[in-house]
Amino acid sequence: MGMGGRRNLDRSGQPSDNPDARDGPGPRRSRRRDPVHHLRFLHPAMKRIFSGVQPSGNLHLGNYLGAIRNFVALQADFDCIYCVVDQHAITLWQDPAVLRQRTREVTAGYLAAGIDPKTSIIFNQSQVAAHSQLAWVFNCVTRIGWLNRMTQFKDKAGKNREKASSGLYVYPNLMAADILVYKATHVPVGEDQKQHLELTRDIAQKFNNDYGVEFFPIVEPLIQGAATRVMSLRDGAKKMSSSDPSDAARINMTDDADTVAKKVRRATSDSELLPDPSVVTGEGQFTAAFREARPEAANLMTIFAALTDRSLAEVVADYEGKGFADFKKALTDVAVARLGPMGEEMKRMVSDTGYVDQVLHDGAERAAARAQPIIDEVYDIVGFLRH
Ligand code: AQP
Repeated sequence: MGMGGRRNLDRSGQPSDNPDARDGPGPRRSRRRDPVHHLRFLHPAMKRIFSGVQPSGNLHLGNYLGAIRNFVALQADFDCIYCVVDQHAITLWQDPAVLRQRTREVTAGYLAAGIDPKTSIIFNQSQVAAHSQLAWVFNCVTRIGWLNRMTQFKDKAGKNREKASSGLYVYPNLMAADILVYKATHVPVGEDQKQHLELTRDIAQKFNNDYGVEFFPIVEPLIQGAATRVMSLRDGAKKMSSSDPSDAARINMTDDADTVAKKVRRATSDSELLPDPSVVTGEGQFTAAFREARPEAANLMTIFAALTDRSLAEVVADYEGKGFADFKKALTDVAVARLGPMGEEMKRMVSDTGYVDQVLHDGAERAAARAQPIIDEVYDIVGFLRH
């Protein structure tokens, strides 16, 4: 699990045996399967939600099911801050005009999915300088060995590691700053972000230890919903991703009905009939053996269950023994019904940028007002003189 959040770290970043260092302030560390479970026992005032999406490509079904849909659900009960992380996007070169366009598109995606900009804060990261200010402090807290273990850097840098930007390497420190500059306690994300959140916990703990304070909370990831890791339509072993060069590998939130139908029809499947309910465990998940043997079937059925808000057991029972053709038609219908209206709304909002830009501007002012006292306190703790 990479950083392994269970280790105690001393000031040099070495594992420590001091049991007092084990639990930082904030919620106790927990390995519970259902990350929302313990939230139900906490008062809403004790929780602050932060999360973000990069404007580095098309918003896709994985972003929606793994993250944005949960952002919407959380805003009814909690204090939520949702960011368009444009500073993360430039860790890989972006055309400036395209970056502006995609920043508006992600914002439109948030709004079209149902995030209320009056209840929640929506803004783009670069408009709030406190993120980069705290990231610098964290660059000096995080140990290089920790960053060396980040699998996303290895995946993205690939064989060309020497030519990767240094921003890509320290990206997890900025992500920790994004969260902790608001002292957020819970972060809804897809499963791929788990390792980065473990690192965020370690950074918070090390900062607290280094300066002898109980300042930053130890954040909890919220990896929830039926589809926490949506896989590529072309290869069931790969995550659906905005950076996949093949557009056929993902369903974009703005794809029209014909495009969705074509992508689902051409999605990789296998030659067997759909399985019987013995492939679903008592916890309502596919068995590891089924996922390994038939990753594409598992992915498509998981997407179907998530889009229809039904359990895998019900979906499997409905399609037991049927071929992929019928199932793919049904999947197309539910995907179009669910995403179509959002996609249309996104296109409408992006064509008239006034509203989206206003939302980002207002959100940035509110976010900066929240972050400023926290960064001021960090500066005092670290020993930076301020006037
Ligand atoms: N396939 C997915 N399944 C479930 N959740 C996902 N998320 C992303 N892909 C999936 C979640 O969406 C949020 C925003 O992630 P991001 O901004 O990193 O978007 P991306 O599509 O993952 O972008 P890239 O550049 O394509 O990512 P990588 O670096 O993975 O190649 C997060 O909460 C993420 O978990």
